[in-house]
Amino acid sequence: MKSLFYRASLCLSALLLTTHANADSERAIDHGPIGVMGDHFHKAGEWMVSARVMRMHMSGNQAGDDELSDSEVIMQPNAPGRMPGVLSVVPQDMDMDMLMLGAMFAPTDRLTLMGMVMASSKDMALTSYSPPDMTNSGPRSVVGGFSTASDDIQSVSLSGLFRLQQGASSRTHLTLGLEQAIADANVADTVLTPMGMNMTMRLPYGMQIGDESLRLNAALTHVYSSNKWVFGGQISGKFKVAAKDWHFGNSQQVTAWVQREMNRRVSLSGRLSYARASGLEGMDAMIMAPVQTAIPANYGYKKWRIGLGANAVVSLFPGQSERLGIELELPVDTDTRGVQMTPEWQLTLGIQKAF
Ligand SMILES: [Cu+2]
Repeated sequence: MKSLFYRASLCLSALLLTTHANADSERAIDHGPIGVMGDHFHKAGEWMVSARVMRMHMSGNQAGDDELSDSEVIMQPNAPGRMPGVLSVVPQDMDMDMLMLGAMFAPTDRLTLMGMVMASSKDMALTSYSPPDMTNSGPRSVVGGFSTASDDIQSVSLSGLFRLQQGASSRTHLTLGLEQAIADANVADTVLTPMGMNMTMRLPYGMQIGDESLRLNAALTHVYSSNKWVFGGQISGKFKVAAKDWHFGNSQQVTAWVQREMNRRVSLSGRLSYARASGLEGMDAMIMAPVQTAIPANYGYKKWRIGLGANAVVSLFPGQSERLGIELELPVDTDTRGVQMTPEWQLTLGIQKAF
């Protein structure tokens, strides 16, 4: 009897020790900066759910590398064949908010499945200028300011993360997934026309939440760790598989990060990213306001960004610890194709919980 009790208590303490050891083995640095998608995979049988919110703020305008004032924007050409020959409405500020809900599950050590639902809202403040004269050269006055907004469920995606290699100090995985844009690309709002009238019309491409396309998302991620440091890199691309009248085009990104463990529960990160987008393809004849965003040639970019972030492991709810992440990204160089708004900053906050 005594021996049974002894064995049972031994088992129980072993179990407690294991649980304790597991809780302690959660390190903040084991996940990449929160702005990196699909930075890690899981062990067989593990589940993880996550929620991320991201805000991107843009202000002012530029063409290529050059900043443009309002008076320069209204001298820019309208789409070919469209009247008047120059622009009349100038974007001032824009905020894009995104909510990303994700779930990860690893049926085997070699494969982690990842599903995501994304919702977005966009808000833009604009200024309308009086129409140009016959020569497009006379003085033009401010008609007034207005704002437009849209929000919807943007897309759903399903990906597989295939483990290619995992050693004591490094791991590599390939991500392949499909993303279906589900928002209708026909959102309308009220705009103030150069003639001073309020008119409801279809919002420009950049204010639509989705482009109704199906995309292939691919990424290769490599992470190397050495004591209290982690070095990671990811090359990724989004490629159009199918679309309707128009789509935002293909994009690619290379990003590299360094993380430093402060203690098991806190790590800090620095990141450099280069992203490029080919630009909008196709068109919608209902999108025709005299504003830069209504012209397909004003899409596509090359952007360099730096990111500063922190990861933390906290115990807010029962079960395994939660992970919190924050990352602020700032543009260091933006080269736009045509006339576009200038990115100012983007902030990502996230929470992750594994089961
Ligand atoms: Cu995960």
